[in-house]
Amino acid sequence: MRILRDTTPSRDGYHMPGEFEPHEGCLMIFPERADSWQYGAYAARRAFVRVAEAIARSEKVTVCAGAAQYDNARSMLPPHIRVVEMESDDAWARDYCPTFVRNGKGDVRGVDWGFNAWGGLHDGLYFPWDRDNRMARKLCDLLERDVYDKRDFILEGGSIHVDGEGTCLTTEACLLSRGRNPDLTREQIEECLREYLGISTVIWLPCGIYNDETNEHVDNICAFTAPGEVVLSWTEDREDVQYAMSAACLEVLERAVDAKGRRLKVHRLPLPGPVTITREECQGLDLNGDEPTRTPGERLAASYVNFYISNGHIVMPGFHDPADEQAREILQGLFPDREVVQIYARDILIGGGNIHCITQQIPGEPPGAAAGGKPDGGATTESDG
Ligand code: KQY
Repeated sequence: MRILRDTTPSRDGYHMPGEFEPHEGCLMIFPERADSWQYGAYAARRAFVRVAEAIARSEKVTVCAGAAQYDNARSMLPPHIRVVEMESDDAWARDYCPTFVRNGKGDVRGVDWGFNAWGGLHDGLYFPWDRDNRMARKLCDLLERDVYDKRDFILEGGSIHVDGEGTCLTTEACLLSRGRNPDLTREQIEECLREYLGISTVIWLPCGIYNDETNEHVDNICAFTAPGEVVLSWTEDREDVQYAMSAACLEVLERAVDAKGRRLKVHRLPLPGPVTITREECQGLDLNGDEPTRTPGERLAASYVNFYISNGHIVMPGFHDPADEQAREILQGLFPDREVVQIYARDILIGGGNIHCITQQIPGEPPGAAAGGKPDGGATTESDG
């Protein structure tokens, strides 16, 4: 594996494909952290296994497990899912597994962003986070993929969505937050996205889902379903604090023009009714340092937009809410060639994210790529020192 430091994906002809393009596989991490997941993550592990099994119906899944959970992961997961021992601080593959970019010949490389637990010492969610921060590079080594070193720029995979045709969606609330890259201007942040995602247009939504502790990642409020088409988390309840937030995003999306000069088609995806954590669930969580992770009655950032697009399925959350079925039908209509699998996800949501947040796709060959394509780019490399 080469660590690429003096070049960028854009310069080398690489870009991040849309999630709806073919995948080689998917990465996940086995949950273990008792202040994130109630009762030592027992219920969360079961939910993660269901997600992994659903994804593995149409693509290869690799699950990383720490030494303490390796044997358990190996016995809970079916044999066709690969388990590798790798330490992490928590289980958010979207945010600290590599972001993958691909060139026109189908060669895939990773991008290793800096990770600081969603805000570092300013408003991050745990400390330390160094094991998470080392995962992207280790995984590129495991997968025999060259990796771009961009650790000087803090970014989580859940804070971006791309259409694979030059457009990136993100939120101002997250990418302009003080805990990430406070010394960079909005223009400099855009430039990093252009260079490392191989895009040309950034659409900045103002915000995400209410009380989303990631500083409102885009992947909980809005996602591309195809080039030129997005789903947006929506509520008709004007009394809900989320109404104004979703409406502000809608306004931006309706005015936006993507990299190909298109207006976006916006599909509204209903939100479940407010989901709050119970006293009993809070009692199952260890303290984070000397602070409780959650307090009884706290609203969780529940959203159906937090789904994963696998080669053959849409793996989406359900909350045992009356809106579950309507959301499922809308996504099925938008992805007629994939089967929608809805997984009860409350035990994932309690950790602070959902199915998209616990997965990271590895792109496969683009349709029509020459087999056995060679990497592009005369990148300067150096060893990790
Ligand atoms: O949603 C995500 N991408 C991650 C959520 C992290 C929450 C930590 N408790």
